[in-house]
This record gives sequence, C-alpha cells and structure tokens, in this order.
Amino acid sequence: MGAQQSLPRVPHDIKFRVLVIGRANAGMTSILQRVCDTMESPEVYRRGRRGKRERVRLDPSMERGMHDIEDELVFADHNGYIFHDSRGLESGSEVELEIVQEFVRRRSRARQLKDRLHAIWYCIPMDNVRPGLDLKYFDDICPDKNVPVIAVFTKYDQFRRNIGIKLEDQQRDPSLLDAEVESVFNEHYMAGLPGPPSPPFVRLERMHKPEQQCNGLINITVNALWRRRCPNAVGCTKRS
Ligand SMILES: Nc1nc2c(ncn2[C@@H]2O[C@H](COP(=O)(O)OP(=O)(O)O)[C@@H](O)[C@H]2O)c(=O)[nH]1
Ligand SMILES: [Mg+2]
Repeated sequence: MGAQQSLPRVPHDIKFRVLVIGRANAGMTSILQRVCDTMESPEVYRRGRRGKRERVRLDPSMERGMHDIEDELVFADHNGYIFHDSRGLESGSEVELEIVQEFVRRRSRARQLKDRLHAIWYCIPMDNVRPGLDLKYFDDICPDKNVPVIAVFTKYDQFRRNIGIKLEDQQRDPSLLDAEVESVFNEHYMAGLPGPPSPPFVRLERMHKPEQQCNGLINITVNALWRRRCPNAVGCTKRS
C-alpha cells in the first residue's frame, strides 16, 4: 500500500502543503520521494513577475540557494502534496530564521485554504555529531504556534550503526545496543527539543531505499493536525 493512501481527507482541489526544514544532506529529498512513492526529482514552481505560477528548470537536489522558500516543489506523478524547502537555518543566522518565520506566519494565515501551510517537518539528521545546532531553532520556527511542527529525526539506521561501532570499540556487550541507542537519543536529541510535553516526533531510517515506507511520518502529522482541530476530543490528546 502506498503512503499516499494515508493522506488526510481534504477537499478535492486542496493540496497538503508542507514546509520541510533541514540542512543539506539531512535526507529531505529522500523523505519527500518516499512520501510520494516516487524516484523522480520534484518539479519546482515559482511565481513570476506578474504573479503567474511558472515551472523553473533547475535540479532542486543540486545546490542550496538555487531555490527559495516560496518555490513550490511538486512531484509530477503525485500531486497531492506541495512542498516548500528551507535550508537557510544551517548557517545559524537570525536573518534566515526571520525569513522562515515570516513565511510560516503569512502562510498559516493565508485567506485562501489552498495557500495555507498545514505542517512543518523539521529534519534533524542523526549522523551528525553536533545535533544541538540542528535543534537550535526548533521552538522558534512557528512563532504563533498555529502550525504543527514535527521533529523528524533522519538516518536513524546510521545512528544505530554508529552506536554499535562505539560499543565494539569500547569492547562492551553488543546486547546493550538498544539501551544505549535510547540513552544517547534521549540525552542528545530529545533533550534538545522544547517541552515537556515534547513535540510530536518520528525517527526515520533507510529513507533513501525506494522500498521503504514512511507511514509513521504521515500518521504523526495527521494526528498533530487532528489534535489541533479538536484538542478536547477523546482520542485526540497526546499522552506524554
Ligand atoms: N543511511 C541513510 N542514508 C540516507 C537516508 N536518507 C537519505 N540518506 C542519504 O543521505 C544523502 C542525502 O540525502 P538527500 O535525500 O538527498 O538529502 P537532502 O540534501 O536533505 O535532500 C544521500 O546520500 C542519501 O542516500 C537514511 O534514512 N539513512
Ligand atoms: Mg535535496
């Protein structure tokens, strides 16, 4: 079953609009491909000078800075989603943060439903030795707290592998792997998120493999949206 079948029900002509944030190589393109069940590169659309939406001929996987947060990324063979992508935060600059905040604020209040931002996937790669930098702006991304921000921990497989190697180097018992993984994850990744309660999060592995699915990400996004709409409804509140 393709991940697309888990999409939340929205009016026929409304697409699910997601802002994806992360530094280069965080695994963002791989996630979008898994969500859309495709191997293709996304097409990039941009508003021209007269406000007309035009396709831009560039390869979005190539260089950062080649397209900006306003550009819409769409997969030709799966048009249920519109993605926006921001890499600006990797420089750690406040100006870049303000650009993202302004975008989120404007898009979260867009008058027309079709222009509105539904969710933010904030990607934190787990092959990084300094996750603190990636987590730094998590709580600042959506100043009005009116769009769900999902913490998407990527490359979990690599993280587990690295910890396995560390145990081996330290000549420790390999059966400690699961406990050590949880301990490092809590100390270095979860502890960097705001809360309690902690924001919705998901750990993704082997997203570069076409056969892999990421229903966990879809489910947690749908749950977060649902909770936002009916915070008091039974089954909608998250236990933490
Ligand atoms: N081990 C591992 N590698 C991944 C995963 N997702 C992506 N990659 C690899 O990470 C690199 C960057 O991936 P890409 O999706 O292009 O990242 P982007 O620059 O954020 O768009 C590529 O070499 C991918 O094969 C994952 O879940 N696990
Ligand atoms: Mg990419």
